[in-house]
Amino acid sequence: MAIHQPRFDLTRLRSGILHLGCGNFHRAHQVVATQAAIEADKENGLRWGITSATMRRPDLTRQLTRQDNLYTLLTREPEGTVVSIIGAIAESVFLGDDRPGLPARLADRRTRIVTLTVTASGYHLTADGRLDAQADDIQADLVRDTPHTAPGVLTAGLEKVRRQGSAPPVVLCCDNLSHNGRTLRRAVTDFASLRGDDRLAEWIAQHVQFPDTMVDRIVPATTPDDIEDVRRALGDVEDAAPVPAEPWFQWVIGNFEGPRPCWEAHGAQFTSDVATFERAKLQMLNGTHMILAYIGALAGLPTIADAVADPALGRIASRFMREEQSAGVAFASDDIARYADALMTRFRNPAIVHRADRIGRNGSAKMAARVIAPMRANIEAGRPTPGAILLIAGWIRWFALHEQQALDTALADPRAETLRRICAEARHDHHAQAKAFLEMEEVFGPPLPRHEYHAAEIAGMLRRLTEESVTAVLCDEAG
Ligand code: CS2
Repeated sequence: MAIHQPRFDLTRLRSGILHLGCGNFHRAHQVVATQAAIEADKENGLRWGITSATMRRPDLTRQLTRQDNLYTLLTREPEGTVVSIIGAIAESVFLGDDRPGLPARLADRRTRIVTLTVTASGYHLTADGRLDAQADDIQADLVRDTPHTAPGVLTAGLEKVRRQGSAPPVVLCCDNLSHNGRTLRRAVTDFASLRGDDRLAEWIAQHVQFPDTMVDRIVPATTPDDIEDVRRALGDVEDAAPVPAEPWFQWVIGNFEGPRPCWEAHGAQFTSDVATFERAKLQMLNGTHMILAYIGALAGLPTIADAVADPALGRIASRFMREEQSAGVAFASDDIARYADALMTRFRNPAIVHRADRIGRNGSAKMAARVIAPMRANIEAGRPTPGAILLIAGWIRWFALHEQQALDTALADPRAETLRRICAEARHDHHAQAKAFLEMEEVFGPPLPRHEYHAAEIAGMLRRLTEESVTAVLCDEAG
């Protein structure tokens, strides 16, 4: 089996990028594109090594450091696996014990770019994309010397840059948020203002570039099978932190000024219009992932490939993607159809074990841009929204089952306490549950048009998902 190796001198790699959120997605996306960029730029490429920081996984930092920051990417094609060794991480650090600390690393003059993949919930935003000043982690960060959240770390680092009078790095948010660059800029300036430093907020707004980006690659969690496959491919060399990923790779980045790696070498596109790509991806890919994840979990289908292979759920998801989730996507109708076909093919990839419980995490931070924005547009245009109603009812049911400990997977959501309380208080009252969920403006935004009607529809579906067999409901809904 051919094994792709980094084609540059690893010992000469220097760090020019600081990354926050060293998870599997980052290691299958930005690091891979940066490796290609380093290889393509023989003169200056080596300045673009990455210092990759994790905020929550000291074990991963230790493991990567033990492996000289090298790891294996397993590109899972339906017909077989391509094995590549990735070496573009120059250093891995854990926020908790990092010296000199992430703000100082950000302010290092060699750091020209900061990238982030801390997941949608890592920004602590409300449904309208502002910093959630009431979030516990934000409250704690406002009074801490060493910030723990992404907005806190960025604000502290940029404050140092301003004080030392150097050129600020470009900040590239690589998470699935609507207008992610603009949104992150606002979260950071909100954070600076909450700390009472309006001048810093103004300086950041004026001097720091936060281009929007759209990132796309399906990257599941690493399984023991992945580790075993790597052992088989590499022989004696052991890698305890390989990353499996699908073949698809997309990175659309808003134009910005300043030095940067030649990411085009891996297919990245620079454009002045990220918004169209982003909306298509957030709604048609991520939104459809959510219906497959929640309804799949209720129907006993643990992975996305299992869920799309179910004839009824596969049909519902495809229809939801094409007819509801394409609302407001500014592609020609042929392009929407082609994009949807490509997405369904990716979802079917049997070599990707993408678990529903993982996608289901942090639903309260994902709902607004992925589901409610197109739902609202459809309702305003007088179009029906059966898929969104099923999805929201499925989410509530999924949450209620977690609350009753009837699912054997862990529940992770930044608003878990409130949502759990609603489920517990209104245990047998579907209407009260649906209404209380929908009334959480920080999740769903302002009331939907014809709010009462939609609350009743969701409650009706919730009742069916609770009292009838989920398979029967799906067959019925698939038509
Ligand atoms: C998924 C994404 O977990 C989720 O929310 O929808 O991680 C999805 O796999 C990626 O955005 C694909 O690019």
